[in-house]
Amino acid sequence: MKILITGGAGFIGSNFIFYMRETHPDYELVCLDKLTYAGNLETLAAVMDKPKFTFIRADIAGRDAIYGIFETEKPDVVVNFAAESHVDRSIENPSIFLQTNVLGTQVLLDACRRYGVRRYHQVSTDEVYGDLPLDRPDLFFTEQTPLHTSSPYSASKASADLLCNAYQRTYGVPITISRCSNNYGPYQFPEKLIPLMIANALADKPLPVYGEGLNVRDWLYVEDHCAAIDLILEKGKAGQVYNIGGRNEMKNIDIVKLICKALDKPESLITYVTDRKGHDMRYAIDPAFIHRELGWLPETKFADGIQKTIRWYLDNKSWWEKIVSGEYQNYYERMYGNR
Ligand code: NAD
Ligand code: TDX
Repeated sequence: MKILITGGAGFIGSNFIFYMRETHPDYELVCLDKLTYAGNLETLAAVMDKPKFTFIRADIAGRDAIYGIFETEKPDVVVNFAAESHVDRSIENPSIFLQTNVLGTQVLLDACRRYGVRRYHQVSTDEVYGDLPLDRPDLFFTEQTPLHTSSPYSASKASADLLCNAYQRTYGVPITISRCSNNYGPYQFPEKLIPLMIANALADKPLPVYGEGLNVRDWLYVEDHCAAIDLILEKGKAGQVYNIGGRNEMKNIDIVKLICKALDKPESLITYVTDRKGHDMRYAIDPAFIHRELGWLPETKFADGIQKTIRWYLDNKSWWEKIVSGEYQNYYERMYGNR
């Protein structure tokens, strides 16, 4: 079995590579990544020279290069993690989101159609469903919830999902789609809520909470997401969408306070800043279908996962300090300088 993993130098993709090497040591894994600001080869250092692992630098939207890779590597399965993934960046500049997330997905689907694969799996997000109101805790996203996007990021991810469905129905490409809630864990880029707050708190810098901090996200430990994708590849049905979530809803402000407490930092670091434009209020996945169909359940409780994650950022300062001091700083200035 040979799996082509796109976006494998990013947060979830790299965790997926580590998970699959543990769980299926006989599989051959080919990681394809453009190495944008979010891709970091240092993350893959431990597997780089290992047998049954190959790294190829390429852009999923580059048709000729992608066809060439399919021709030489002949993957059985493709798992597409490659994406521009940060909502705030999509609000600043949507173009690259359409280029990578929509056109890049199309190129991969065309390659699958042309060269044939056993499965193409699209890693999507709960954000394609839009948001839920805070005063209706009885409502959840199911696989039947209509797509209703808010940000250029979520619109690009929803477009990619629709293309996957079209390629299944029109050309018979065997696709599956997973829509997961917010992930956290090791190797998450420190522009996202949890690692950003950990990094800032450790530097005694302000903790920028958008609006009133009352927005709710449904947090899942990254390894549980990886396990769900593995199950979908093994037992999932072509053409099917699977929602993945931990039934673990938290207000942003409570997460930030928890991080302050764990790091023994004062809550006075918390600074309320201008809200994100079009900010989604609440995400909440109903994971009943994947549980019923494939037997998936999350294994890591949030209380344990967040402590493990904070420990990891304390033990791996060199990984994220290099990032925080580099290009990311310019972005940080643009995003938070006058907020
Ligand atoms: P990330 O930003 O950490 O990593 C993305 C990776 O894709 C990087 O390594 C980057 O270099 C690579 N990449 C970007 N553009 C590329 C291109 N044109 N060609 C090849 N590689 C390219 O993102 P992440 O948080 O690991 O998210 C991975 C996937 O999971 C994304 O598709 C995202 O939409 C989805 N997702 C993320 C979350 C979350 O909470 N992080 C939740 C649900 C779904
Ligand atoms: O500085 C911040 N302050 C703040 O209050 C940041 C970076 C975020 N926030 C808020 C915005 C959100 O309500 O925290 C919440 C989480 O923000 P992000 O970490 O940016 O994640 P989110 O926008 O929820 O999107 C994430 O989950 C779904 C991923 O980035 C997406 O790739 C995934 O699809």
